[in-house]
Amino acid sequence: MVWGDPSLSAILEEISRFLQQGRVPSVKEQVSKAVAEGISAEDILENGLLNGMNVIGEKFKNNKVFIPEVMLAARAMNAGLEILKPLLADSGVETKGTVVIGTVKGDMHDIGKNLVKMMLEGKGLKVIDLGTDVPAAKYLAAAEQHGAQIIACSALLTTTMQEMQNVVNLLKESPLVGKVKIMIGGAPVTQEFCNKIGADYYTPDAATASELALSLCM
Ligand code: B12
Repeated sequence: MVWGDPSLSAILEEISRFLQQGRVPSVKEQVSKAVAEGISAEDILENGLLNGMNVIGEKFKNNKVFIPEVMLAARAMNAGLEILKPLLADSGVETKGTVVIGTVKGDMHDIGKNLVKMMLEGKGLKVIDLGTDVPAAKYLAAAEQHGAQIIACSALLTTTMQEMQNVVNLLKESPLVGKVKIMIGGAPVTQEFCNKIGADYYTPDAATASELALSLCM
């Protein structure tokens, strides 16, 4: 944490503020500056980028900002993440396993999914990213094609999280059953929901998701 140093904490506040304003070039500039000043990638993520996204999330909930502003903030978030990517993901590590990841059908939210992907790559896992709006069958086909050990599904809407049940059901009927594990996550997802739909694992955030995934591949 850099809160003891006013000049460094000011950079994180700038990142948060520019992200809320959806100012992509300014976010990129400040994230690069933060890296150059020696602030850790985790600190920049938590106290800069995610801090800003949380403020936007609250305002969105309370109808103080609307979809266009949130989309701009999300774009700025992804731009900032791209700069942190090489720092969050150790480079040159040999592949320890393969994970197929995507946001479920009907759901366009990808920031959390992208973060999980980066942390998985940071653990030396190969990640096949199917993007957003992924139908159940596509996860299964990709897992088979790439010999994946894990399918990771993300959902941010209470409506689309039901789609995870379809992924679980389809796996049960496929020859991959027993060979591939299903991990689920996203803000509305809980351990209780995971148990209910018969998915294998749930974790609440990207760091724990990557640790668990690595342990499953070892
Ligand atoms: C950004 C955003 C958008 C952007 C998305 C841009 C993008 N590229 O992702 C846009 C503007 C497009 C959008 C659209 C909509 N959104 Co929206 N959005 C958000 C917002 C503000 C932030 C989400 C986010 O990125 N959080 C930051 C990331 C890092 O957190 P995260 O995704 O939870 O991920 C973490 C964990 O959950 C976990 N995780 C995530 N995935 C996975 C996967 C696995 C396997 C594991 C283990 C862990 C894991 O790790 C991550 C990091 O620690 C949330 C509010 C909120 N507070 O969540 C609303 C929110 C999710 N949206 C909401 C709604 C209603 C919508 C719309 C329906 C609005 C509309 N009327 O059109 C549309 C739906 C579009 C669609 N079909 O998907 C609601 C959902 C309500 C509900 N209960 O279902 C929310 C909660 C806002 C609200 N309070 O009303 N949205």
